[in-house]
Amino acid sequence: ASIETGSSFDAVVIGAGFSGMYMLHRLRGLGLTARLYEAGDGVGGTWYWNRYPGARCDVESVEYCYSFSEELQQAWDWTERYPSQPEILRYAEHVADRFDLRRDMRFCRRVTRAAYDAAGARWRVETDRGDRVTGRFLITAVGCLSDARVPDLPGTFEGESYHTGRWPHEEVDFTGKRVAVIGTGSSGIQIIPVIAERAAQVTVFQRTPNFTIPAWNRPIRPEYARWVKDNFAEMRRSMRASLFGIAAPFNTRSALAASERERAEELEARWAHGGPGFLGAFGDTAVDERANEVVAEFVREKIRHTVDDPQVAELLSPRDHPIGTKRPCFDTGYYATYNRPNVRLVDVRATPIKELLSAGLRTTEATYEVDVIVYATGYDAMTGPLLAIDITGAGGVALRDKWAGGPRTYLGLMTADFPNLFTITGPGSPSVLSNMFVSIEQHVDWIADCLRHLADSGAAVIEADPDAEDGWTRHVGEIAAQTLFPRADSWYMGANIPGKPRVFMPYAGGVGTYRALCDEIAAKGYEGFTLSP
Ligand code: NA7
Repeated sequence: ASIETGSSFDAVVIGAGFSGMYMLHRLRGLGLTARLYEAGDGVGGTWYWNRYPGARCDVESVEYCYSFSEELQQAWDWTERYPSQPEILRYAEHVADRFDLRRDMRFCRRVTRAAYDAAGARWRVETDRGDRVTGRFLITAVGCLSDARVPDLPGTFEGESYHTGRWPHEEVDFTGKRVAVIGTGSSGIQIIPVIAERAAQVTVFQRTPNFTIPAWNRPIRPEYARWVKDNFAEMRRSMRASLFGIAAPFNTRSALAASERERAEELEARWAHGGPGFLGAFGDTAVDERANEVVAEFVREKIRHTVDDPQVAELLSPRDHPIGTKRPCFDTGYYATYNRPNVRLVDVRATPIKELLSAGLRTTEATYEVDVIVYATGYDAMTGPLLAIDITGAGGVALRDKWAGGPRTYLGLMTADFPNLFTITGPGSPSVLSNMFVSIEQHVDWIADCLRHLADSGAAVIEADPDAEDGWTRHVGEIAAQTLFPRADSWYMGANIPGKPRVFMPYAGGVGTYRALCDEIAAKGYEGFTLSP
């Protein structure tokens, strides 16, 4: 498509992941014109970029999907308990086709700037390809884990290197190669066992060990698929009211009040079931250190039981953070991979990586010759993708300046001084602490209802009040402070990015509570927002 200059739309949407796609669909339903820009050459967002071997969602497929269309729900069949990246990408493409979304999308265009023109009450939006358009509303659907980060190491490596979140479209062949993997978050934990099956040697560079729970992935039984199709609406209703937007039951019972035997039974049963439900064994895991330690020690015992070499087992056992305070991982054969003769573990907390060499890398202790480096080193989470765009609001205030001390939002949806800018799954919303689909649909529906309300009430502009924003930002911090989350050097806290303010970014009060709050605020005529003609 050609470069667009001078076009104006009701709304400009940034990003063609699951947020942007559904937003576009809702905008059309409201009779609004929209233009959506996407940096990739296709839809799917996270699942467009994360094509690394082993990439899989850790929310069950029948839960990790849209609920807005019963026809879509009935038409689409998932094949596995946890959907693989290729299957999720096919789903995204199916949705784009089914709702004819691509005609309002422009691909291979990264939005670089957006400035609010208060006089005309319009957002001026620019892309790296030279598009210049305006929209009355600007809606970011940029994702929370999309700004991939490679550590800044001196030296140049001349072999192949890849970041998991920027994986090439062509298959990468690891056969017979010596591979370094840096990072042991969800991505590292998923890719390491797969590479280990093909490579001559895998060297894992671990800074912080992570807790990981078996996923026990398997094909979906036809009877279960049928049951879900018949009971989807009811299942989804309870997910929307839950803590994390998933169907697995979460106990409220205290781990401390339970006997040794009850603890063991509950944890063994949940371990055998696998997946995110494991962390729902007891109600106090997220808030009480001693309760948390019961669950953490259970996992460490599993590591000792699985990994042959006691020193390696100890190195893999997290002791620096309570379980669940870093994003929990769900794996297929991760710990057992360390029993393979071609896999070794290097502790880069004790011996940090010093530099890249043309044929490998060097730590403070040793030199490692490798053919491939895989960076599974994560993202500048939540604020990264928003601040990568030069966004200026009313009066020329820059979002980068406004958020220099950490993100400030009202409900994670809007930020004061940036009228008509909506941030889907923005900081201050539950987003990354939930099943993203449940959060995305809630945000998009709330925004769509808000746009309808503006039209019905003759208002053209909506803006968050500074007081409401202060109150919400404080509330997000207070909720986090009641939990163990702030104890971990996690990306939730911005701790993985040098120089990033240490602030707990998501709302930890649960998706059900959050939804009720958002609905109540809308019902009170958008309390805390100012609407103007
Ligand atoms: P994560 O979870 O941020 O993991 C990144 C990993 O990379 C983590 O183990 C980091 O160690 C490690 N890391 C980062 N920088 C370095 C350097 N410089 N040296 C050594 N190790 C480093 O990203 P993922 O892609 O795995 O997962 C992102 C989310 O996707 C995940 O949470 C799910 O929501 C899905 P650290 O722990 O910071 O010490």
